[in-house]
Amino acid sequence: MSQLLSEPMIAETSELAGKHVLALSGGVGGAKLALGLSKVMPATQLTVVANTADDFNHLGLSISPDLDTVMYTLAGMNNQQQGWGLANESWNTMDALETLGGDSWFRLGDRDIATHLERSQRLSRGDSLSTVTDYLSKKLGVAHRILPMTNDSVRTQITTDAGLLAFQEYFVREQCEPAIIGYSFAGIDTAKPTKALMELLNSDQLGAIIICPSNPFVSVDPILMLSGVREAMLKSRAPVIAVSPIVAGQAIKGPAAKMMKELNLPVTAKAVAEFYGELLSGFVLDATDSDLACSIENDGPKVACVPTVMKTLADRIQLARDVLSFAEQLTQNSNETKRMTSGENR
Ligand code: FO1
Repeated sequence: MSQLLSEPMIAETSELAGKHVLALSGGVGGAKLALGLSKVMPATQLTVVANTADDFNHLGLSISPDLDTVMYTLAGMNNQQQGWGLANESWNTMDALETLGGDSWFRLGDRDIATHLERSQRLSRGDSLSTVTDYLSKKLGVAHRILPMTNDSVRTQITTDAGLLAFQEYFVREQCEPAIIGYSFAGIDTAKPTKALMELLNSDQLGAIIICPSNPFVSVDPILMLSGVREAMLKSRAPVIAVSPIVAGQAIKGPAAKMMKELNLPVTAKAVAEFYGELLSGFVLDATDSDLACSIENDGPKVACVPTVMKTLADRIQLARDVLSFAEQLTQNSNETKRMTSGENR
C-alpha cells in the first residue's frame, strides 16, 4: 500500500505556521477527524479536548467512553468496525459476568477493562482525570495531548417517555429506543473547564478551533457550556470551524438525527450550523449538501463543501487537510480585512 502522505500540513509561510490547533470531539465520529488531524499536525501543535458527559460509574469502574475512543483511535488500537473499544478483543469477563447475572449490557472487552481498572485506581488515589488521561495516553504511545473537557463530574441525563436515563443507559442499554423529551447535563453549572483548555483558548498561539463531527447536542455542547468556554471562543482570534455530522439528512453515527427529530429540529446540516450560531467562523458541509451553502452563509459563517464521510484513513487525512486549509483561508481573510480597515497598506 502506498505510504500515505502525512507530512506536517502547515507550511512555514502559512498564517497557521507554529500555531496550535484545538479539536473538540465526542466519540466515534469526532475521533475520526481527530485521527486525521493527528496525522498532519505535530504533537506540539494539536490538542484534542474530549467530552466527558457520557462518563459513568459502572460495575464499580469509572468509565470515560469518549476519552477512550479518542485515545484508542489516536493509538491506532480501536476496533475499526465499531469505532469504540479495542481491536482483537476477547469477552471472557462479560461472558462470566453474564453467568453470574451481572450487568453485561455495556460491552467491556477483557483488554478494555484494564483501562477502566487503571483509571479507576488512579482516580481513587486522587489523580485528576487529566493526569490519568495523560498517563494512559503516554502508555499507549499517543503523542498528541488528549484533554478531558473538565476534571469535575458532568453527566448527561436524558428525559424520555420511559423516565430519566443516564446517557449510556439511553444510548446502549435502551439502544436509543425511548423517545427523547429533553436532556440536561448534571453538574454543568459548577464544573470547571480544565486549566489547560482555558489556557489554550486564551492563548494568542491558538491558530484554529475545530469542532469535529460529533453529536452537537450531547457530545459538543457540554464542552461549550462549561463556564468561560463559549466566551473565550468568541473572544479568540482563532477561527472556529465546525464539520457537520449530518450529511444529506442522515446522522453518520449515533442518535444525532433521531434526537433532532424528537426535539423538533430539522435533521439538516443547516440546523447544526444554526445550533452553533455566532460561535462559527466556518462550517464544513459535505459536498452532497452544497445546495445549503448560500442559506448557511447568509447566517454568518463561511462555508466549505468537501467530502466529509470518512471511510478510510486517507479520507480522515484529506478532511483534516481540507479543514486546516479552510482555517488558513479564514485567517488570511480576517487579517486582510484588519489590514484594510486599519489602513496599514496605505
Ligand atoms: N457503544 C455501544 O453501542 N454498545 C456498547 O456496548 C458500548 C460499550 C462501550 C465500552 C467502552 C467504551 O469506551 C465505549 C462503548 N460504547 C458502546 C460506545 C459509547 O457508548 C459511545 O461511543 C459514546 O458514549 C457516545 O459518544
